[in-house]
Amino acid sequence: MSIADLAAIASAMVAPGRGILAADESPRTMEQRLGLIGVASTPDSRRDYRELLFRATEPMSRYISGVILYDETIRQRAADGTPLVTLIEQAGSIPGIKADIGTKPLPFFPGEVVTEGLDGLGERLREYRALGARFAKWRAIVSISGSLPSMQAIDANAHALARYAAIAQDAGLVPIVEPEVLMDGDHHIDRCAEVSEIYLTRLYQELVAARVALEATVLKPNMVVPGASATKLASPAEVALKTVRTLKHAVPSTVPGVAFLSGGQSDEDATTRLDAMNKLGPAPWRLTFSFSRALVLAPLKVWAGRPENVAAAQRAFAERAERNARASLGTLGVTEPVRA
Ligand code: 5MM
Repeated sequence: MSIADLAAIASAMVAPGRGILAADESPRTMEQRLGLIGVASTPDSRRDYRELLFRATEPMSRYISGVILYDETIRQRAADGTPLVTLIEQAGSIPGIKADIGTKPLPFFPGEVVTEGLDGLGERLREYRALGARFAKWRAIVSISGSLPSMQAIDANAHALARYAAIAQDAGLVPIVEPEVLMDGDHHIDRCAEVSEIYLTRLYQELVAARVALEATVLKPNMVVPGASATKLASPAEVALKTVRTLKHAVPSTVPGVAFLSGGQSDEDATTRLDAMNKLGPAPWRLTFSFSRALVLAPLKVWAGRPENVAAAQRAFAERAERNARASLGTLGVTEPVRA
């Protein structure tokens, strides 16, 4: 695959009025998600939950540009035997894959972690490509607390993200790079801005050094927000201004799109903040969503594991997807229909 082909895929992933569904929850996270609705997490229940979303034809085809899958899911079939990847493709959406294998403690840096999964990554990604993936994703988290994060944690995670991105492009996949500054803590929004800017700046130095073609990547960052237990809250306008300003300081304009994670914000907070960013006017990159929780928690609760609730859960998913699609255009509250 040429870089031009990869750049075309990256551009489709952030097409106007569309965004990404992160359905790459690991089994541990799926236990929490399904635990919320009293359903045991098994291969079949995880499949049923994802099949419900992927078969929601209208929101999938209109608003969801791509779906991030987990290793188990990219190999799974729907109840009628159709591969889940085929359902996604039939809806006109692009399948992708989580490439990292999670975090490990960073030795000698208490409370900090580094994302692993580089060993054998090229072979794994080539297999995922043969299974239908056209993009990959690697998430590397840092925490704010006291004097954390250390530069060592930022450097280690930025370096691994760049190594991954180069390997992904070499294997014919568009890398989503996900440097996440976690929301946990009581820090001020300006501390999140500072840490996010340092992390993003290091990340782009590493990506350039690794000769990654930035036009064939998508960035998936956190929004710049106050800590989850901070006493001083921030309006959507403040989050929008500080997020876009931070990105402008660190993210080259050759990157085609920024698809935010929701990171534990309430689903409407994530949506209205994205909308506020797009209402600021043109940015150097498309600003859209790559949400998990802010897209799926509402439909999950409606479904509650019951077959008779599938249609209602798909409507709840359609509503969340449409609102986020509008937010990606900055047209929430505007009456004309969102572009398909
Ligand atoms: C779906 O959640 C992904 C991570 O799952 P694990 O923690 O189980 O590995 C995560 O990478 C996700 O893609 C992003 O964080 C976006 O999800 P949110 O919920 O933050 O929008």
